[in-house]
Amino acid sequence: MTDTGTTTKTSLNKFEKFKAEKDGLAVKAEIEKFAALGWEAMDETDRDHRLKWVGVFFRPVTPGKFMMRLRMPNGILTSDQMRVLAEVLQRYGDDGSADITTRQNIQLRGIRIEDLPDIFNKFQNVGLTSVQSGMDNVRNITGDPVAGLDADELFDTRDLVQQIQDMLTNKGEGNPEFTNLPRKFNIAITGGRDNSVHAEINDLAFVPAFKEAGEQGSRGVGEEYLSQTSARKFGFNILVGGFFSAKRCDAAIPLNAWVAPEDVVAVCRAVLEVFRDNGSRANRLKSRLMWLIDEWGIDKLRAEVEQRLGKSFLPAAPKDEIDWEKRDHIGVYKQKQPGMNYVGFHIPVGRLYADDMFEIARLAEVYGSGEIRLTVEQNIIIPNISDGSLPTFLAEPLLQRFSINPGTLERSLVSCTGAQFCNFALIETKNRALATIQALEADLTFTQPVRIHWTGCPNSCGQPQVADIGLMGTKARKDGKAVEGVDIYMGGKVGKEAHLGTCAIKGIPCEDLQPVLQDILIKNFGAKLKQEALVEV
Ligand code: SRM
Ligand code: SF4
Repeated sequence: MTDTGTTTKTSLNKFEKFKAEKDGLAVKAEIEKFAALGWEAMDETDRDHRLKWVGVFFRPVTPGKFMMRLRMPNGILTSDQMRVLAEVLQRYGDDGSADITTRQNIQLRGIRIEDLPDIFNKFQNVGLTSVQSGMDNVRNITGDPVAGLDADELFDTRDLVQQIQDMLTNKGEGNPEFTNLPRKFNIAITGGRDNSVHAEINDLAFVPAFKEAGEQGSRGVGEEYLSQTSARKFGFNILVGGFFSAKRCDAAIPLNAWVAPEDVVAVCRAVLEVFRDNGSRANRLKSRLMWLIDEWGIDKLRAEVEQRLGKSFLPAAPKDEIDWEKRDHIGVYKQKQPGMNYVGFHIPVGRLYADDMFEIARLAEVYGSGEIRLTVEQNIIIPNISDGSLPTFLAEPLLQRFSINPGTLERSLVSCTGAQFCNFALIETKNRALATIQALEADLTFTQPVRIHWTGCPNSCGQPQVADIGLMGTKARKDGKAVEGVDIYMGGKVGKEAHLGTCAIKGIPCEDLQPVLQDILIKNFGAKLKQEALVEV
């Protein structure tokens, strides 16, 4: 390892030091002890940091009420799993809530440490895991939310995503091989045409690409696969190094490598090993994969990965198959299975309560196959609803609250956790995000969708750089005083030819934001004041 191996212990950052003293995953064996001790008596490093290796987050904003981050491979869960999550929350009354995250995942709130043994038992009974979901681990692996349903998909990502998760978590039990990365790591894999996972903002992403049989060149990953037939073959072009942080944001760049589906898990393993053993462990602000690419160059990264793989890559296919605008999946859509539909409904800023979750589980069972899916836009899809049961499903009261046809701005609103629960936050986000778009929708009419993302601080969990309008919490000044404010990002493009937006306006006090947004919506996105629209009619 570059830093752990060749630099002295004194140059390791404080996180590396506590990881070297005791691996984060070690707390898994101590859950009963922590439950008996209570959070106030626990060792602080175990409580504030190592518990994140089992997905349990101490919240300084609500001490004693922990957050639990699950893993939902490809954003898919069953009605039984959803019901267990709801049961866990139910016991906490008003403190219990859940959020769908920007990585197609679920977080629970209000969790008491004394309940953890029981909660982990419940999780195990229904095949849920929260292992390695925080700190220096690989986050939830994202895949197409309509994988296996979409008639136009090129590859169904579900099984691959599950295999990658199983490899890196030892089937949810925890895998010490990958519990001490230099920093967090994000993986996405897409087999659809619309880049539904935001491939460009992941440390490692696989995007669909066909390879012509004659193209193999030197012996490499996938050559055997290509030689099986003269027809062109499906696989993935590999992107690396995409990430957001307070210090720097970058879109992923091509590794110039193509991989057949059966080699994807091995490639993930190889890239993670290279990152684990060579990523910087000195400066935590410079530890993500892109910093290693800066140091080495892309050719050296590829060569190191090939060495771990034991074979060389075929060069990337000249073009990938991401040629659609991104879909949001809200509404009713035909599946590739005849007579079947999937229905996406909008969960405002991803916030759910136990009663909602019980009801979603019931609807998925009564009308669908019991399956529930999550999107990176923090919404829910229920698949496998037959044509015959669709009308009754659409009349269900829950769909009045979680609409299949929300307002233009509401429809694509995304928000990170913000000050309600996150101590990094510089502003409150979720409630403010909802209030702001409700006011804008009351005054304006729209001719095109506008994607607004809120994020409470420069860590960018709410991905303001992928939005049409991104709002990032900051401290602004008004009348000589520091007040809650936002920097405004513009120009983010998703789907085909995705690129990141950049900061266009700095330091708008939140209390003055409404007219500024109204102006931007009118000038840049063709919105009209309702009164003007009436006059024109
Ligand atoms: Fe994040 C840290 C919430 C997606 C970049 N993120 C945090 C923490 C854990 C900070 C903390 O301890 O309070 C936040 C927990 C707040 C809470 O109580 O909920 C937090 N991040 C979230 C979630 C829940 C936002 C949401 O409302 O959806 C998302 C959980 C995803 C998941 O299921 O795992 C979430 N975070 C992201 C994303 C978006 C993505 O992955 O597409 C990013 C930017 C992409 C990236 O990482 O490259 C992101 N979060 C960060 C960073 C900056 C990372 C860095 O390299 O500096 C931090 C701070 C850190 O890790 O030190 C952070
Ligand atoms: Fe917290 Fe900042 Fe991430 Fe929002 S962007 S969840 S405020 S760390």
